[in-house]
Amino acid sequence: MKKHSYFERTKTVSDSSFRRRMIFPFVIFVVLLAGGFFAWKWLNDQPQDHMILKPLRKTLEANEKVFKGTLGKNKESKTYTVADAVKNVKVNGLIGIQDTIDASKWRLQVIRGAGDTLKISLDELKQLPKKDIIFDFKCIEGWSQVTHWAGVSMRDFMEHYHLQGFEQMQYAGLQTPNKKYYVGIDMKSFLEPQTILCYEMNDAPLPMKQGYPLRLIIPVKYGIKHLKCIGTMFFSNSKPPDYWAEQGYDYYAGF
Ligand SMILES: Nc1nc2c(c(=O)[nH]1)N[C@H]1C(S)=C(S)[C@@H](COP(=O)(O)O)O[C@H]1N2
Ligand SMILES: [Mo]
Repeated sequence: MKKHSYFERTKTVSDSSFRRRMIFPFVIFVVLLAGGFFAWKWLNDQPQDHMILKPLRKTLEANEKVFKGTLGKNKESKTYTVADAVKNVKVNGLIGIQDTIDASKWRLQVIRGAGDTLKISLDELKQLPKKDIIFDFKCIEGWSQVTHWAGVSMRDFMEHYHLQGFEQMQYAGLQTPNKKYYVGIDMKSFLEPQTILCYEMNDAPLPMKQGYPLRLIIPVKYGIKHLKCIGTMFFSNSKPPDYWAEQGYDYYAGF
């Protein structure tokens, strides 16, 4: 067969030959398209597990395992100075937050067992040493801000109320008084030195929308775990219910 130069070739390709040459790539394209469609259809036909398709849930659980393995590496959050802290703190997420709350009637309820609930007032908590923490608060939605909080160190709290026995359990659970927002925290993160039961923001009592009278501040976790307005606390060896984990977010939600 006679060899054509580039120019000759471009000149001599006829319409029918061009069409013939296009058939193969077109067939490949159709096959890939069909493959993608059936893969998508297969995924959607899979049974669901907690509102998430099983294969996706499996991936999430695999990620969780990898992540849980890194929990041992105790990464303390970087701290900042008071001057770095923003004055207009963003309010995000108001699930379970009431318009008003009477702090004189409010009690932190620590469930120690069936029919055995410890009830602690805000004034009692304020008698424990106060710990300040200024860190970069990160929300899963993609924003972060340096904010200043203060309250009782979780370790001091557990010791003061003789709750160390529960530190052997795997999780702590927290819920708002109306139970509309709830989180589960692995015990290791719960007991990080930077974790506080927080009652102040920028040296003033917590604003209502920021979780008055008491919220969790846990710098090793994303914002979703920093439950505002704590009603009850309990300990468990199985994962406590977690609002955003039920919506498909990572249960550990840490860094
Ligand atoms: N009770 C309650 N606590 C909550 C939420 C919520 O919806 N309800 N949202 C969480 C989320 S997603 C974030 S980012 C932080 C935001 O805290 P802030 O409003 O003080 O900035 O609160 C967390 N704690
Ligand atoms: Mo968030």
